[in-house]
Amino acid sequence: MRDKQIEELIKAEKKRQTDGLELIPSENYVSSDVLQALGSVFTNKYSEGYPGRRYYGGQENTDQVEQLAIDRAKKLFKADHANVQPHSGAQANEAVYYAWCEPGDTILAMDLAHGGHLTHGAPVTRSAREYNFIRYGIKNIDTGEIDYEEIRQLALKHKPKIILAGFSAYPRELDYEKFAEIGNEVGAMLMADMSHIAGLIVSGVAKNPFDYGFHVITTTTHKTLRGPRGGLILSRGIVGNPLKKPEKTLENLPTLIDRAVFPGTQGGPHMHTIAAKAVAFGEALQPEFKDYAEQIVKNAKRLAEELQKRGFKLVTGGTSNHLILADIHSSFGIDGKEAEIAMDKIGLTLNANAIPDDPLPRFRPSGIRLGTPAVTTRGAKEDDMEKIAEWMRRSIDNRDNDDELAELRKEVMEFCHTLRDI
Ligand code: DSN
Repeated sequence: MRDKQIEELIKAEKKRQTDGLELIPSENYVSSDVLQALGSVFTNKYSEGYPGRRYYGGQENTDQVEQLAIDRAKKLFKADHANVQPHSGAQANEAVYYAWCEPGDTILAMDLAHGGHLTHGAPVTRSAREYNFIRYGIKNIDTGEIDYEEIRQLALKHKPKIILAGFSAYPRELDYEKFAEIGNEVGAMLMADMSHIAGLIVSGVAKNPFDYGFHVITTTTHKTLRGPRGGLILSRGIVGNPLKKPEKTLENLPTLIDRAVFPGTQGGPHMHTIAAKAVAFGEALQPEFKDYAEQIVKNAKRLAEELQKRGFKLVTGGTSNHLILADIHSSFGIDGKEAEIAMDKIGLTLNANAIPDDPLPRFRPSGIRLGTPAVTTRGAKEDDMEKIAEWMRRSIDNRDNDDELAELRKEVMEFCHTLRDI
């Protein structure tokens, strides 16, 4: 590479990713094939429109790439339609709101403070200015129980256009059947943001909201799905010509979504990313991907148990997916940021995170959030989770002892070198 400054930084980042344990639940390591597609000449091409209906010439290869990505995504999620163009999850969600709602319409979604996502209507977002978000939360922090009767009452009162199920910090499975009953009762479109657990859904390890009557699924492609950074929208309905404006009906959702992505909210698709998505979807269709997804969940369950043995109080009492939320403040009397910094020093990367109804401020919240998708990609198994839990506890106990932290750093690095290379 001629740009030595960037080359050095790429090398340094590769070393950081190799020498430490990546425990942020929304991160992963892509395959070399995904990386190769991402760094390909498709980045040079403009392709506004959809396969067979483009605004620029020279699309004989891009059309095939995008069609492959679409076909593979549909197969993975059992969808009638896939739009593979959203640049990321935020853009995917934004496009669905734009496809289905008018300004001022109501959307019922999980509160950010209870595990929802920024793009589910947090007041600082553009969507929150345009739409009227009503929020539901977790009823019982110790079990993760959600009060579906409360959601029903909110839906009856506010008549949402969309009921949104999905989260970025909730360690349990949602009851899609109950969401669907409520949505059908009030005539709302049912949308699931499955960004965190998409890889678990496509391998049958977690439930697929489409099996319970949901109309739309949005997801990122880079978390448990192990693809490039990007977004994806899947829907059920009839696929029409995106150049013709359809009536706003549930069966027209695929066409409404295509029009909302382009030209509604985005310009030219990133074809290099779409090529990489196609590769990742192809990988997720292989039988080995199911073993991978099962291992993620086994590892998370064991890690949760080992953490509990070592005094970590877990929000909802454990995990049913890839993600763990620990209440560090109640467990050890320090905030999540302090724990995040101590663990960073020994090579364990995770993030400080709010717990439901957190008494502490957002920048120094009570919890930490961690998960097993990335370490599982590197080949870690259940027994390795015991080591990770032990390192986590020791980093907290020794957070003011730099010598001890340096010793722990060495142990973590030695262990990392026994894992699969990235
Ligand atoms: N930032 C992602 C996460 O970490 O969950 C969600 O967009």
